[in-house]
Amino acid sequence: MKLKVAIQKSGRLSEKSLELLKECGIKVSNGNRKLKTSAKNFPMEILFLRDDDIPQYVEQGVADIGILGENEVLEKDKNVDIIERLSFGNCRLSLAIPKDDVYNDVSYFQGKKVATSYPKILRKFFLEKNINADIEEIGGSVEIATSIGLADGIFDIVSTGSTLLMNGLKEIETVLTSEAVMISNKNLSSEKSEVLDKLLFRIKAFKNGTRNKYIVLNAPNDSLENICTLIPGMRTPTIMPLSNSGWSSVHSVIEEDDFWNVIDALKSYGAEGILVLPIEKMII
Ligand code: PRT
Ligand code: ZN
Repeated sequence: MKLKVAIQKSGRLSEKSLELLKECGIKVSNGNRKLKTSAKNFPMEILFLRDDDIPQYVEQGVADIGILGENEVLEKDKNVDIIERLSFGNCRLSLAIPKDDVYNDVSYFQGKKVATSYPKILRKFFLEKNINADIEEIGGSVEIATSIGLADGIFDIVSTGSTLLMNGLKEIETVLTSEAVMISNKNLSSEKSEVLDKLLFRIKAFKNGTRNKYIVLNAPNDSLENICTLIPGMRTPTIMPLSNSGWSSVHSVIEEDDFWNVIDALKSYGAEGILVLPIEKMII
């Protein structure tokens, strides 16, 4: 028995998806040339597919789990579960209009035509906002739809915003923020669920590792209490006496997001010789 994992064959998420499996210690041999391959050291088969097809294949059980953009999962709206957010492939789905148009609020779109490859998500948004707009579904090159007179506005994926800028458009509403997610078939056998749990355990350890840093510093003993409150770590920090009396070495873990604020505070309590090291895996 093998857990069948569908990932994007070639595209923005392919490499990162393979990298994630690698970080979980899973060896995939052939890159993404073939349609499917087996992992060498884990009960897993990898299917390389177009991201558009992954939700359907997972719903039908052709694949047990899949990795793809949340935007695609929501658009396809299949009967699958989102079981993990993967912190890569971040983007947003936004409405954009010609840059010189005046925009006050979403009522701008009343009676207008919007081109998109994500009609389902857009229809839902307009319905919630009570907007009656004409949605023109197109497969690609959405960003040129206004300049060729196909539509008044577009609804598309935005990352840096430079594509919009190059096409004389401005982003005026973010409808959805998205990242790569893992989806699962709803009726996995207990055997497959067990393998999936193992995989999720490893993914979590990797994600925690990238989110956190190992920190080592020297601190005067009279500020240890304050410092331990700042960097409580996984349970409590490790404190070891330095050979010169009155000072200790403190070892702990710190979240990347708080990083600079905490460092500033640590310095104000007299911390010195602060070392910050990457963590490869972190099992809590
Ligand atoms: O062949 P297949 O169907 O598998 O691939 P695809 O062409 O449908 O998808 P692909 O590889 O382009 O993207 C896969 C997923 O990556 C998307 O579904 C998103 O979840 C995610 N993602 C993240 C992006 C972007 N960032 C992104 N910037 N997908 C597309 N873009 C495009 C966007 O369409 C626009 O043309 O990049 C342009 C905008 O980028 P900026 O940086 O100029 O704003
Ligand atoms: Zn696609």
